[in-house]
Amino acid sequence: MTALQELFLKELEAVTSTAALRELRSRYTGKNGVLTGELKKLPALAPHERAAFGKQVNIDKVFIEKRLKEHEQVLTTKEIKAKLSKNPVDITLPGYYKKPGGRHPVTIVLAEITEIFVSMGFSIEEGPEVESDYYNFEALNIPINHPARDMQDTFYIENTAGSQSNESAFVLRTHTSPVQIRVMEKRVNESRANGTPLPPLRFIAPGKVYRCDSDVSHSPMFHQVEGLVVDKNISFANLKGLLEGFLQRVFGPEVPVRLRPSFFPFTEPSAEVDMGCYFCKGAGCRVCKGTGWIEIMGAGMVDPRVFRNVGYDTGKYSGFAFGMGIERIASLKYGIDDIRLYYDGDLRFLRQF
Ligand code: 2U9
Repeated sequence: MTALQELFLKELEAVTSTAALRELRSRYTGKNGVLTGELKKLPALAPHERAAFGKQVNIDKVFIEKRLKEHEQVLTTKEIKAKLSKNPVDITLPGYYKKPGGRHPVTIVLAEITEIFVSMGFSIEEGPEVESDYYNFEALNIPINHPARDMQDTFYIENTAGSQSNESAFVLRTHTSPVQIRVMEKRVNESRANGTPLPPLRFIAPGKVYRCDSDVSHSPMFHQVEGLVVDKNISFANLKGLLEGFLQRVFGPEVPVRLRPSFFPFTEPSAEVDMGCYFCKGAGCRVCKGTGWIEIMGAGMVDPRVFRNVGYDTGKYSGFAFGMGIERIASLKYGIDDIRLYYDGDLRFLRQF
């Protein structure tokens, strides 16, 4: 055994932790360690001594590295054992159970509604949630200062562009109706560009909408599904048949449906759609306020002014539109009496679906 090996072994014997071992390893085998120091002596030796000396340093190196490795294994095992005896692991304990997440009731009902319309040949269209005043109001026959604007308390987007006007040009959309305007405009432009006639339209526009309103039946953000059907010879009877079929798929084949005259700026004639009360089956209860009927959605024939705004020939085409609030449908389906529950994030509520 060389003097270097002996010295190393003496030092190794004193090492009782992996941290100290790391230090020793670096001191012997590191870049500026003992072994490198030995090799640096080579140039000072006589040429005939160099080969033997180099070979010996290499033997020392292998010896040192082997002992370091062995000692490291011993120390590591010892340290793990010590740690385990201090903090024993009970391998019989059950593992942590992560409760799986679930779909939000609004997502469930929206998926159900979408699936019904898709099965009837409707496609799905989407649009921006920040809308221009034109698409959200003007194009839908709701001019500025029209009282109909008060029907939907609007979140205006602050005008930062330094416009002279006090009126903001952008809003958080108060309904998904601007999607229908955008789709119709696009179709008109396409048909003008390639000279083909306007194709029939049959789509729904689901999505988030915003109104400055909050109480048990209003949330500042809620979800709507609106629908639009446009073709030649589309009638009010087509509208009634479609909505009856839809509501019977959601609430059961026996549910009665009735239409009451109403007003919306974008439809003429317009109707409020009622269904027989789901809770008392028409007998009259607290939910239907004793009437036996529940208002479930709105609908009507597309107002000719709206068609003209997007460039549809009202002599050739007619269409109907309808709209519903998803939270309202979900509340009726599940018997929920406060819309705010959907957005409080209370897991005790959400886990029920
Ligand atoms: C275009 C033309 C017509 C969409 C319609 C309703 C009637 C309606 C409400 C139901 C409950 C909104 O969520 S709610 O408050 N909607 O009653 N919506 S007709 O009519 C349109 C849309 C777009 C171009």
